[in-house]
Amino acid sequence: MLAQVMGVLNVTPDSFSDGGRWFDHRAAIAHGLDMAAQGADVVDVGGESTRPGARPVDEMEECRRVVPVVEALARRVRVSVDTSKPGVAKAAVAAGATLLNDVTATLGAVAADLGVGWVAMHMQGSPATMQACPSYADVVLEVRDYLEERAGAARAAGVAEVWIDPGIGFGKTPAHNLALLRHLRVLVDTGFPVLVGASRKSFLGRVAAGPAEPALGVGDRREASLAAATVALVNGAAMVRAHDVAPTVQAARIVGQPVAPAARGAGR
Ligand code: HH2
Repeated sequence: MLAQVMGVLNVTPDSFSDGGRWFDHRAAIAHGLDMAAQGADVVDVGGESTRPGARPVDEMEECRRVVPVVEALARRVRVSVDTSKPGVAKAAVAAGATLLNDVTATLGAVAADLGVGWVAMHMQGSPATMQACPSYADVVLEVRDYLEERAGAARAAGVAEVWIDPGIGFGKTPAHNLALLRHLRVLVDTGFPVLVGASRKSFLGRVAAGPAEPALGVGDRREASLAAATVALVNGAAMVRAHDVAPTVQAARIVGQPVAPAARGAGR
């Protein structure tokens, strides 16, 4: 089966890579439809930035940002809501969202109540402080154990569709992020489908520039994002979260294309 692509739609003034671009509802809906046309399986609508140091948004404002956008898009494409607030989750599901994308991994019971899918993401600390001093004895095993426990509890509570996500960039150094991408199979082996969101994240700008050059700015991380998505896909991710949907869909098709046994050894 081909891996899925989740297109990012930030209806925020301050997201790290596209803050303000889709803050207007009409622009957001048009961009969501555009991503669906490019092959996104899910459009992930968020109304609160989780970038390091981001300011929290109150529930009413977050609903005002996301609900009309969810409502318009859900008629045409599967919609997830990127929130950690139960009230926003409920309002978005009432408007048509069928997946809770939860960076705090705290909404499993809410997803069970609402009868929708749930993404449990790993984060060390909170957005305000998470990049201050991330530390793990073994990042891959700690992330796996945490997610397996959360996902198992949600499944036991009745959530039929549970995803796990290592939370690239959420309380992790570049070395932690690279270890999680490289050893993603350890998460895949839990049996829960794995979602990975590395798109445009700052460690890519640092790593891809090489040691002697300044880090790439957020607008120059498209190729590195595609490389990271490809690594995740090759290592078994069932969905990748991306700002640039069209090239990511191509990567998913190339990685996931079945190869007939007869083609082996038959040349290029
Ligand atoms: N990353 C971000 C937000 N939500 N959800 C999941 N499941 N996985 C992720 O890696 C992930 C996520 C951060 O990216 P973005 O939404 O572009 O930025 P911001 O939080 O500044 O709006």
